[in-house]
Amino acid sequence: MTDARAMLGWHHVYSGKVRDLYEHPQHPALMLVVASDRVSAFDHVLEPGIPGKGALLTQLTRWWFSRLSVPNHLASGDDLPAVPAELADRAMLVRRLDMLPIECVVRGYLTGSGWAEYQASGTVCGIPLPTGLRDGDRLPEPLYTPAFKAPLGEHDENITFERSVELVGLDRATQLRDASLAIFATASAIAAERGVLLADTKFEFGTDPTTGVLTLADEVLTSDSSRYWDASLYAAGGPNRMDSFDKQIVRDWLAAHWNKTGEPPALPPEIVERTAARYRELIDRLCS
Ligand code: PZK
Repeated sequence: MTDARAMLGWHHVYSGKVRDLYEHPQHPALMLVVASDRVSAFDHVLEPGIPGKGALLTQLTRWWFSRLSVPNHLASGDDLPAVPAELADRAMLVRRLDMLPIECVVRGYLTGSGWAEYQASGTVCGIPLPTGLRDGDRLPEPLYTPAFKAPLGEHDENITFERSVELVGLDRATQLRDASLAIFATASAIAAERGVLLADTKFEFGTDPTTGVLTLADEVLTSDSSRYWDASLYAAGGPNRMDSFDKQIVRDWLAAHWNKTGEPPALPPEIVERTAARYRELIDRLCS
């Protein structure tokens, strides 16, 4: 539901691949973050969407905010503007923060771009690691690997901690790293109790414009911003040990049915349904 007449004073500001951002002239200190059902892979938004995805990811973010004892951007109080009813299950009314230009990535396991770099140079984001690690291995300790938020449309750039100090100053950079590692440790423990491994995730923070307090923003610990694995499959080892609760089904199908040039083909109904079921299973496992 993106009918402008039903948006009751909300003005569209920006759309990312899968989410949309709105503001309200009568409430300049607030924003509305809306998660769509769009799904992206290999830098393309795919057709069709995954029914229910926006609501499931919003439910996950809200659930994690409620578990984490760190300040977050959810707005509360009276005199809040109405959220369009049709969007309520996939929208978050948030306080407008001064966003910090750092993507705070934490990796507990070696995979994805970290695995690729490790194979090439024995490092992850420049941090040397022991030899002999395999794809999917648990890291000796979780690594904070920040990235610089690239301007619209460009790819985020992995940076060293020292570069993050140049960008936001030593105190903020240290605060970002320590908060990210602490939240990752808390979330990993909660997920593990529920048979789910948190392989890696990405946080975004801002500062409250009136108090300066570091505040967790954006979506948190969703399957779009994180890799979750089934702990029992992981423990069993073998080729499926990293079977993940996200759009891996979509990526695998696309990799087998598209040569990554031109527009990707439409996802078949079976892939859409299996992906939706995987998102629901993560919620069932985590939030019950
Ligand atoms: C903010 N984004 C990314 C999210 C999009 C784009 N609390 C906040 N205050 C100020 N700015 C942001 C937030 C948050 N969250 C987030 N860009 C700006 C983003 C969702 C949809 F299109």
